[in-house]
Formats: sequence, C-alpha cells, structure tokens
Amino acid sequence: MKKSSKKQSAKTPMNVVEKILAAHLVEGDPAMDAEVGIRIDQTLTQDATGTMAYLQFESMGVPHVRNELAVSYVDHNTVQIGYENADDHDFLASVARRFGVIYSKCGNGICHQLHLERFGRPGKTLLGSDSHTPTGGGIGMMAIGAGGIDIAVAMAGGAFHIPSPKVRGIRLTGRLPRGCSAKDVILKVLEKFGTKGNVGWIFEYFGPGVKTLDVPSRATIANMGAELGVTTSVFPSDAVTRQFLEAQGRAGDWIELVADKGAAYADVFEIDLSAIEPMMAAPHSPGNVVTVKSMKGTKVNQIMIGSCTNSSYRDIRTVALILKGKHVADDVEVGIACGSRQVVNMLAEDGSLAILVKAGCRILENACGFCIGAHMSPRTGAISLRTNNRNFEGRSGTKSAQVYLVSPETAAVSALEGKVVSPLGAKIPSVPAPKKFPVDDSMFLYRDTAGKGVRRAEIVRGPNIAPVPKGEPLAEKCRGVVAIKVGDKITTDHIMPAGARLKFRSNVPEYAKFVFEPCDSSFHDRCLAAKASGLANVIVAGESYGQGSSREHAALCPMYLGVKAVIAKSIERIHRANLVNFGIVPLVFDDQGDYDLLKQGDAIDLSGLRAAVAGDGRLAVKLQDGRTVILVASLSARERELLLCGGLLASLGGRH
Ligand code: MIC
Ligand code: SF4
Repeated sequence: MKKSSKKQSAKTPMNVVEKILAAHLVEGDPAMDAEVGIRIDQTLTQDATGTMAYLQFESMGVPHVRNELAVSYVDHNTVQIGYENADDHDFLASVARRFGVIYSKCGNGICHQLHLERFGRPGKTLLGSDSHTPTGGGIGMMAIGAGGIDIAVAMAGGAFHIPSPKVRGIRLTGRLPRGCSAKDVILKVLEKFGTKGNVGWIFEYFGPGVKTLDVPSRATIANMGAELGVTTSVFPSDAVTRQFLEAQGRAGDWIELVADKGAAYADVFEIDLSAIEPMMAAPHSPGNVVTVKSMKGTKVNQIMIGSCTNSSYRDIRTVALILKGKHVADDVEVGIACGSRQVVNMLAEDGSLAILVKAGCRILENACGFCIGAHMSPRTGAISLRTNNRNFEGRSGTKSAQVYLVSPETAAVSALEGKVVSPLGAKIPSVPAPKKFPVDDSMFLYRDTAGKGVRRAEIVRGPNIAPVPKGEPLAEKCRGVVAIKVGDKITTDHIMPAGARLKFRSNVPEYAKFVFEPCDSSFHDRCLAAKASGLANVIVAGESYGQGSSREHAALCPMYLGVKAVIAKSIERIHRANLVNFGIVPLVFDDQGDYDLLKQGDAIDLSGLRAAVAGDGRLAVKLQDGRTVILVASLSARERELLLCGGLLASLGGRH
C-alpha cells in the first residue's frame, strides 16, 4: 500500500483501509516499513482465550484498562460439564469488575454477533482474541484477530503491530439471485484466493453491489475473511450501515466512511453478484470450494445452522420461513444456534421459534457450541452440512465426519429433503432489515465502571485457573531435536485441539498434555523427556503452518513443553505472531525442498540460533549427515527483541 503514508497529501484519494490506518498509526510508515504499529480503540475477548489474556494483563500490573472500550464475552465454554467452565466464568466476571471491562454473561450470545449489534463503530480499530474478530469489518471497522497477550497489551494502552498492508479491492457489482446469500459470496472469494498465501493482505469491498448487501451479509463476508488468512476485511460505512446502527438505537455511532473517488488498490478482483450460484466448502478446508449443484442429491445426516458466521436474525428468520409448515426429513438431525439473545427474542416474538420447533429442529444455546465441537458431534462417518466457517478434519468432534460449509438457505432446503438440495428455484423468502431491534443490554455487566474498574474487587480463582508460564531468554548454545514433523496446512485445531479439551484453556500444564493430540498423542511425553535432558524441541512443518484460530495456546503450550523453534515452509500470520510472543523462533526454509531432509528424532545443532535472531535472521544448520540447511527468520527489530528475552510477557517483566 505504497500511497498510504501518514504524510501523504490530503488530496491523495484514499481507500477505507488507508483512512482508518492513517487515523491510528503510531509507529512506522506503511510505505517504508515491513510492519506498522496502530492504536487500538476497542478490544474483545472470549472466554476460551480470555482467561489467559486477563491473567497476562493482570501480570502486567496495570490498574485498569486504558483503551476506549474492552468487552469480555463468554460464549465458547458454556457446556459446564464439571467445574472448569464455571470457574473460568467467575474468574472473568471478577477480572472485568476489577479492571473496568464490560462483562457479557454466558447466555448473552456469540462475541462477534454481539459486538456488531451493541458496540462496533465505523472507523474504529478493534482487536479481539479470536480470529473471527474481522466480523466488525461489516460495519467499517478495522477489526483484527490476535493472540490473548496482544489484547492484554492493547488493554494496557500499547500499540498492535501488523504487516504493512497490501489492500486488495473486491469490486462488487450486480445483485445476488434469490436463493444465494453472503456465504456463497465469501466461498467464491475463497475459491479464488484459497486459504494460504494471503498473509499481509487486507480485502476491501467496494463498488455498486455493496449497497445491495445488508449489514449481517457484510459481516458474514468479513467474518470468513479469516479463512483466507488475511489481516482483515473491510466494508465501507454507508446508508445501509447507518440504518443498522439506527435500528440498534445507536445512530450517534455512525460516521460515513467510504473510499475516495479514484482511491487505488494494490489489485482489484471483480465479482458480479448476479452471477453467483450456491456454493459449498467440501471437507476438510474452507478453501475446498465446489458448487452445490455438483453435490446435488448427496445424502445428509446432520445439518447445523448458526455460529458467528450465519446466526443473525436475517439468517435464522430466512431458515424459519423456508421451514414454515413443513418438517425436516426423518433421518436428518437439525440443530439451530442463534447468535445472540436479541436474535432469540426477535424469533420468539415473530413466531419463528415456534416454526422451527414444529419443523423438528433442535434449538441450541446461543453460543459457539457445535462450531467448535463442544457438542452435537455428528455420528461416525456422517455427512454434516453446517453454516459455520471452518470444516477442519475432526473439528466437529468426529474425526471421520465429512463437514460441508453452506449458506443458511442451502442448509434449510436440504434439511427438508435429507439430501443436498440447491436453493435456486426454491421459494426463498426475503427478510428485510428490521426497522428497530429490541435492545436489552441487561446481560452486559459493569458497564458503568468501564475504563475505571473497582480497584479492590476480589479476583476469584477456582482450581482451574493456573498461573501463566513465562518464557526464558533464548540460550547462547542450543542442541535441538525434531520433536515432530507434520505436513501442509496444519491448523491450530491440530496443534491445540478444542472440543472436549477446551475446558483446560486456563490451565497450561493440563492443556499441554493434548498438544498435537490429533496427529501424535505421544508428543507431550516426548517433549518433556527431551526438555529434561536439556534439548530444545523443534517442530518441522510444511506450508501454511498454524492456519485457523487465534488461540495462543498453540504457541504457549508448546513453549511450556520446551519448543524453541518452528521450521516450516510457511507460517500463517496470527500463529506466527503468537510464536514470537511466546519466544518460539518462526523459521522458514530458504529452499523449501530441504523440508525433505529432516525427519522426526533428528538432532539439529541450533548453536547459532541466538546469534541469527540477533543478526540478519539467517541460520545455517548442519544436519546429522553433514548436509547444511539454510533457515530464515524474517524479523522486525521489535520481534528480535521479544525472542531474545523469551517472549512478550518475559520482556514486560511479568510477575508470574
Ligand atoms: C475457533 O473458531 O477456532 C475459535 C475457538 O473461536 C478460535 C479461538 C480459540 O481458539 O479459542 C479462533 O477462531 O480464534
Ligand atoms: Fe465461536 Fe465458531 Fe465463531 Fe469461533 S468460529 S467464535 S468457535 S462461533
């Protein structure tokens, strides 16, 4: 984005990203530097990453949050089998009260949907400890996902660093045909750009087609930008945004934010909305896009509707109207999870809930639930159609399940038949944007203390809350061993599984037992044994290592197990940042072919690692057979400093 320098003339036409960036830039120049620091206005956390974020915030010794608005949502660990989840909720509530964070009680809804409804503001920056934070891009925010410790720093008033963005314009023209919706659009974008190779990009949507999409549709598209691996996705803030905010009783939060005439983009991809057809992502990647037509007639066992991608009133009301007066097929189970209490209330009031119940749907809690494999795992070998955003192998909780990602329209028409049906040509109602949403903020607690906190409020710590481990400075001499070798597109769900293991998020020693569980369950024991004998554990991986979520546990738990370096063909943005934050050196092969030279159990001499990190980032490693492999860590000065002292918390002198 060469033209977006802060110093550029006021007359230079700017796109939306450049405008937000210019208003928030605190370090570096996007035209000159590889990374820039931005001021963060708002933060959000969810419980599965939030406990760690607040433990880290606490250890920084800052008396109360310093950013404009901080919200702590509880939406992931809501199942409460055993005491662990409830312990976490209590801890989060007490921390919120103490530090001036708004606390969204369990049952209020999914963080991204709630934030869009109640707090998001065009032109603001939002940093969230969840990779789908970019949902806020649907109302013209620059909303970015990051690891919990980055959120802690932002709450303490610190800057957040992003790669100087390249902005790709996605020009929308036309209008979606009846039966197609936002999910089909983002799947089209994923079909074109895939789930790897988009690191450092921001996608900005513009063009005459934008005004045909309502806010929930824009939010769906921005939400699943996470699957592309981009920094974020942004829509303009226009009359449609204003109508949405007015209907939420937040007219005062609206500003107009559109690209200037003649604004430039690094490149432009055009989508004619009227040419879109129903799409689906086949197992096991959101980038495996096929047309619904090509799968027509495939028998389906389960259909799950909801998640932060498609759980708005618009989405679920559409499903209800499709199912009205009908019943789902006998041999298919259908679950529906709304995004928020507001959505549930509206559906209750307009009769949609009764329609869904009569149609034979299971009404689930308005929480993440099925999306993260926390319940309703499909049966062995099932075909499950889902409206959420990720279909990684095993994420549903059933390794053999085949999960397809679809729009709510495709999900609903398929539910009636028990097989894949295209919504094109079916009677699909249109749901106009509500004129007024029923606002009830009674499950957001401690609003009055935001920014101040109650200094002496006690922090409640049940036995599930363990202290955060701190990294150690990078050693001068270091003997390494390849603890595991994995292939391409290893997701954070492979590294640090969620589902049944999610409840250990606040307890690193316990959670670390499950690192790489889906790939190799002996990883934990092997690492601890190597660590005890003074060896540094090394992970070797293929392309796009660490895709998916923002969970910093995928770096924090390996750090706890003595992992000092990841050597990969390429590493995804959020995970790479998390590795650095926890003192693990992210290295890539200079020659990708050298990946084949390494195997599990190989000894690697990492004596030069510290010097390489302190220097130009190049490390020549001699292998057992005498061959040399060149590894590269492309680091900013800030990252070098973090790695040398053992990560972000260690660099801040954390108290644990
Ligand atoms: C997910 O969708 O995988 C999650 C759970 O929301 C994660 C956060 C986490 O790991 O807790 C995400 O997307 O960042
Ligand atoms: Fe929750 Fe799923 Fe959204 Fe992650 S992707 S925030 S688990 S609903």
